[in-house]
Amino acid sequence: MLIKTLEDGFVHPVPSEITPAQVYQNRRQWLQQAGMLGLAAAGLEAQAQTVRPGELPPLPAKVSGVAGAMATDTPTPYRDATTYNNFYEFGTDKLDPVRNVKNFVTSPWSVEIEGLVKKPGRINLEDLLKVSAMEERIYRMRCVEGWSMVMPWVGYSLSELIKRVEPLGSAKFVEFVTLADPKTMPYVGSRVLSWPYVEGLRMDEAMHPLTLLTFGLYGEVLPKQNGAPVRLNVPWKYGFKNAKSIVKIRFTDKQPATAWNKAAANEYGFYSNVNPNVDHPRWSQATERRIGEDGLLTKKRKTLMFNGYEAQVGQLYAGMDLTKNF
Ligand SMILES: Nc1nc2c(c(=O)[nH]1)N[C@H]1C(S)=C(S)[C@@H](COP(=O)(O)O)O[C@H]1N2
Ligand SMILES: [Mo]
Repeated sequence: MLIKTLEDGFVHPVPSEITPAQVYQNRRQWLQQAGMLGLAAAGLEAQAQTVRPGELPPLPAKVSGVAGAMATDTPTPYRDATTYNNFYEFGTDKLDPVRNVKNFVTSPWSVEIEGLVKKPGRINLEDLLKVSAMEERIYRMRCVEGWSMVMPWVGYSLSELIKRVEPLGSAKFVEFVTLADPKTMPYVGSRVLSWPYVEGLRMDEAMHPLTLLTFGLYGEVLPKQNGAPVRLNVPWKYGFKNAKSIVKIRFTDKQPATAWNKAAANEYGFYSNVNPNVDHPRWSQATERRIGEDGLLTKKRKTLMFNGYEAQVGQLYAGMDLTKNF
C-alpha cells in the first residue's frame, strides 16, 4: 500500500496502514456470507463494530437494503479517505483539510429547515441522528477532477428527513447551505468560491433512496475533514454535489444557484451527473484514477454512466438532453 504522508508529500510504503482496510474488506465478506446464511441482525451489528478504525466515536449501522447501496468494490483505505480531501473552506490542496480542521467546532450543531415546507425549524444534531435507523452504504464516489474513491458511509436516506418535514407541493428543489465561519475555517473569505458553499438537487433526486444524509464513515462519526457532523452523498453525481457540514436545508420552487455553477457555469452545471460521454471543457471525463490503486503501472478505470448507478437513477433523466443539462 502506498501512502502519502502529511509531512513531506512523498509516497512511501506503510505496511501498518494495510491492516484496517483489509480487515474491513474481510468484515464485509463475512457480512455478505452471514447475510446469505440469514444470521441475526444483532450479530451482524456486533461484528460491524469490532473493526472500526477506533479514532472517533462509533456510529453503529445495519447494512443497507436499498438497491445499489452496497458496491462490491474494495473500499478506499481509511488513511486515503481521510487525508485526500476537497473542502475548500480549509484550503485548496488535497492535504489542507486534514491539516487545517483543528479549530473547526462541530458540536453543538443544528440544521435549519426552511422554505416551502409545513414543518420548518431548527433540528439539533442529536434529534437529526434519530430521524431514521443508521445504514452502512458502500458508495463509489467520482470527483470531477478525474479521481474516484469507494467510501463506506453511515447515514440514512435524505427522503426520511424530507418526509418528516412535509414539503409543500410547490417545492421543486432542495438547497443545501453549509457552514461558512471565517473564525474556524481559514479559507472562507478567499476568492476561489463565493461563501457559503451551496449545493442543490431537484426534489425527485433528493427523494431518491440512494441520496444519503451522511453522519459517519468507516463505522465512526465523520472526521471533520470529511464534512462533520452531517453531509450529503449522491453517488451518481460528481463529488462537488456532496455538500459538507450542512447548516441549512431549504425547499424552493427555483433551481438553486450552486457554488461551482456560480464560479464557472460553462464548466459545472446544476445536474453534474457523472457522464463519461460529456467532457469537462478542459479535460475528458471518460476515465478515472482510483485513489489507493495508483501505482506506476495501474491502468485508469473507465468511468461509468451515472457512476455505475444507471439502473437505479437513469429514469430520473429520461428524455433530457444530458449534453445540455450537464
Ligand atoms: N462545504 C464543502 N463541501 C464540499 C466541498 C467543499 O469544498 N466545501 N468539496 C466537494 C468536493 S469537490 C468533493 S470531491 C467532496 C470530497 O469529499 P471527501 O473529502 O469526503 O472525499 O466534497 C464536496 N463537498
Ligand atoms: Mo470533487
